Amino acid sequence: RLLFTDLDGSLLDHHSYDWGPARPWLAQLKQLGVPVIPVTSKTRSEIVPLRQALGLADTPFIAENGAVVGLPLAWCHARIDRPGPDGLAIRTLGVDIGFVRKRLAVWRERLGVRFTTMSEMSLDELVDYTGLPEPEARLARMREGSEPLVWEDDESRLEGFREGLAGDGLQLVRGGRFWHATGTVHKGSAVSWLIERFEALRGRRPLTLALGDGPNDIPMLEAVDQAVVIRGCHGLDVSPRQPSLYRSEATGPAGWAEGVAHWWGRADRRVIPAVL
Ligand code: 2M8
Ligand code: MG
Ligand code: MG
Repeated sequence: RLLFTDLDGSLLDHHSYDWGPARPWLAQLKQLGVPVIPVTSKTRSEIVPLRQALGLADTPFIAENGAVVGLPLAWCHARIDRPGPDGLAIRTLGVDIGFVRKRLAVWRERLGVRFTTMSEMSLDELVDYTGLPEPEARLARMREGSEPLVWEDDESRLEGFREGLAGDGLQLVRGGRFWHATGTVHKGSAVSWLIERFEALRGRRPLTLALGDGPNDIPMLEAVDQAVVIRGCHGLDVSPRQPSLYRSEATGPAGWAEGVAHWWGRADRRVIPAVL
């Protein structure tokens, strides 16, 4: 089995970034050897310390909405991947951040639309806007393949902006607080890439579950066998084409635990029913 999860608003609380209610399940999944794989808008710099804190230091991760994949040794191909001294090999599936930023500036100028990118915000503004502590906000700015932005114009002008970006091979996806400009990768393409890697290494297809709360999670929720839409705090519509879908009652990490329990049994049970 493999479990893919969004972080903000899913495994982590939208406001406090806490994961208390998910702890029993995280411990149990670890004991059972089920990899819990973060799939997030966050940067590699944010995830590396966070996955340590979450007890997920042995599992892969997908950062920046599919642009960056981190592979621990057990997930590496001996001939292809080059793990660093920290035991992580990094694959970039998207486009360079410099190109993303350049084209955002070009389309702003050409279309006269208004938005502020994360790199244009001061550190104080970013702390205020996200509620992240300052050290974490610094890590959020260390982007490699995607640029978050706050749209300050009429919603009706988004479409033209989108079309302009599409001509450059870029797209806009909606996270929680931000829009994210990325290459043509998304959470779903990166998840499918990792599932294929698992199959190549282990010679069998895993049963896959994914959990998320935002529109940018939809491709991920459609790329797996079972999915959970976690009740959001942002009022955005999240409706994946996924027949095996559960919608949680609770928000954030409580909804996360509820969703895992729905598909894979109860957290307080010793054995998850069904063969791992
Ligand atoms: C951004 O991502 C969230 C999650 O979807 C959002 O769009 O609201 C990212 O910039 C991420 O790096 C950062 O940690 C997070 C903080 O709220 O915001
Ligand atoms: Mg989220
Ligand atoms: Mg996210």
